[in-house]
Amino acid sequence: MTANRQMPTAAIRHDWTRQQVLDLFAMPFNDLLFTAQQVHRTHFDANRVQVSTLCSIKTGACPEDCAYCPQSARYDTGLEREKLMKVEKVLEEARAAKAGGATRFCMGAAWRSPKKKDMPYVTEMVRGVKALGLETCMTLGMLNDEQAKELADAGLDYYNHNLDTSPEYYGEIITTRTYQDRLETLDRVRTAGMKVCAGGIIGMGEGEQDRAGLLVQLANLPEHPESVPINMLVKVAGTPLEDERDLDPFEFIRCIAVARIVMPKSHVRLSAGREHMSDEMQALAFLAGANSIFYGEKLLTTPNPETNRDMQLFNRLGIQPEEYHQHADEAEAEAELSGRIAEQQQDPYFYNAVK
Ligand code: SAM
Ligand code: DTB
Ligand code: SF4
Repeated sequence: MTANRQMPTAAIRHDWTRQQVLDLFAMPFNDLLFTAQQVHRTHFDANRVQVSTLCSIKTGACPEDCAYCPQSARYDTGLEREKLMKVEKVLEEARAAKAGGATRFCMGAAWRSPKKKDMPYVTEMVRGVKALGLETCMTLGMLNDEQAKELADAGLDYYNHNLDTSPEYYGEIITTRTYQDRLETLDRVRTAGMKVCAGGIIGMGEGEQDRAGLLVQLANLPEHPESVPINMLVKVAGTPLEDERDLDPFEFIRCIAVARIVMPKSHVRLSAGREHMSDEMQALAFLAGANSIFYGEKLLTTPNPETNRDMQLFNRLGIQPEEYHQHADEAEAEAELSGRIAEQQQDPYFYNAVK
């Protein structure tokens, strides 16, 4: 079987069937990775990875029942609840993230949805973080139209809201909000003019059908999310998923590769779970088309690899952090990227299987 026969183009499609995506999952591993890497190289410089840093602006005591989450008030995970952080403290953390090399600052709150009284604070955070020259992202739960507009007006670049899994498996994981609720929030984010960050979690006991179902949902949105976080479940003691069985690492890598193929222009983020991944597994994820990470020693409440280890890994792999051209002319940025892609295609080892 050749990669060409399975996946002839890197075209942007919104009509994926579950069977087509399952067929991608079923490809021999080497064919799948080769195809994903080819698709990746038609839209990205393959040696650049976008770097985001997370900050938990409001921790714990969440009313929702997400079975994976250490922040749900329903599970005893020993987490100390914290009130909404002061704006100045958030900006301090953002400055440190920028100094450490991040280009995007992602602020997360353990809320079902923001309350009216919270909005002036979170919009102030957006303005302050933007003024530091960082891209901004927030994940605050479900939004109504007004809240989406307020965030967009404050200049928020990205809103993260994950679908988490397939529509069929979803009810095993969360009962306090529906899949449809999530799709509606994503729609409001898009309508308000923000970029969408939406992905899911792998390793929650779901099957390949569900992984395919999640990716079909994401790829068949009217526009692909610009950012697609693929999290590997972080098993936290006290949550219902604490004893979930370990996932075969190759199954996780397959997921990244299929996400890359079905959403060719999106940044696919190798998200939670890196702490438990070897350097070799992370290198495979980059080869499969992952081109973004969370950087910094903490995710929201759980550990992430030490920044030194990440920098060493980037060095060993010849990966450079993606730059952020604030206010740069889009055409100029595009031209620069095209130049880098053309350079990569001049490489004697480049073989264009996508043609
Ligand atoms: N409360 C908001 C919400 O759920 O929309 C925002 C914060 S919530 C922690 C953001 C995302 O983190 C979740 O949708 C889930 O995908 C991810 N997440 C939470 N706990 C996780 C875990 N233990 N392992 C992997 N991903 C996790
Ligand atoms: C996403 O998809 N993963 C991030 C971010 N979006 C907000 C969160 C991961 C959380 C992992 C568990 C924790 O640290 O609490
Ligand atoms: Fe709350 Fe978000 Fe955690 Fe669900 S994932 S329990 S909504 S913080």
